[in-house]
Amino acid sequence: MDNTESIKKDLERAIIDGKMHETPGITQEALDLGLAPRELMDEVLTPAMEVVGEKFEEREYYVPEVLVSARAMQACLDIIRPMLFEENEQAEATIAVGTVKGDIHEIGKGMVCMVLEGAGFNVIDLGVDVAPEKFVEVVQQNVDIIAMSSLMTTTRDYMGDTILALSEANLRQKVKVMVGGAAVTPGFAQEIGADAYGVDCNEALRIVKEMIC
Ligand code: B12
Repeated sequence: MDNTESIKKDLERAIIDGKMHETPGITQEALDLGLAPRELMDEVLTPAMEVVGEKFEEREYYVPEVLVSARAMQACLDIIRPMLFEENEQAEATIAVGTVKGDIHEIGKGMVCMVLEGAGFNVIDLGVDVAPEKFVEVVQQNVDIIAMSSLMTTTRDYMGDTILALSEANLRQKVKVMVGGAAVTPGFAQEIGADAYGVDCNEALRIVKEMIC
């Protein structure tokens, strides 16, 4: 195994094991070895959290273990964030991003924000547990696209509720709606009348670029 493969394995292991004090150092080492931030996000961080999810499903991990892994991943993302900034060659657009009501999963939503911001777009991070009314309120200001994230089948219906609330406020035509997150499928996105579904933060960026052209 060459150095880059071995550091990727070390980082993946550190996240799975929830070693939040070790991940920043390993992340820096990986970057120093020439690994690209997006490569780390796609090939190490996301798969590491998938393993954590499997362990949770198999009851090998409980919420506290998942939480420390999530913190380890956040520590890694904090190192990567400043490195994502590119020269802004995009058209101006403002995207409001939030995890829907009842749902506090923030990592994927945070990655979507990071990648869009890194590409030079104006991003309003609404945080987690965002009610339909909050999305409506923000669309009343100058927002071109809303991006909603949902990780739970019990909360994803709030995406549809938000789209309905936008229609009721006569704002649906004013804004494009993109959805994503582990609980969302392309079929579900279509069913609720979203304009687009993205499987990951790279697709989120591609969709935004398409939407504003
Ligand atoms: C980490 C985690 C937690 C952490 C969250 C910490 C944090 N600060 O975010 C904690 C411990 C708090 C937690 C709590 C709970 N969790 Co949890 N959690 C997870 C876990 C293991 C990983 C999620 C994650 O961060 N993945 C990594 C990121 C990068 O992936 P992602 O969010 O999917 O995002 C990617 C894409 O989906 C996409 N994306 C995301 N959003 C968007 C938006 C747009 C617009 C686009 C285009 C793309 C996009 O881009 C990202 C990659 O580039 C998942 C398992 C899983 N397989 O998803 C369970 C999981 C989501 N949790 C689950 C559950 C049940 C819970 C709890 C109810 C547990 C409990 N008993 O308390 C609570 C719910 C709390 C709440 N009200 O929200 C279930 C949901 C089941 C379901 N089908 O509904 C899962 C699937 C685990 C399981 N298999 O049972 N959890």
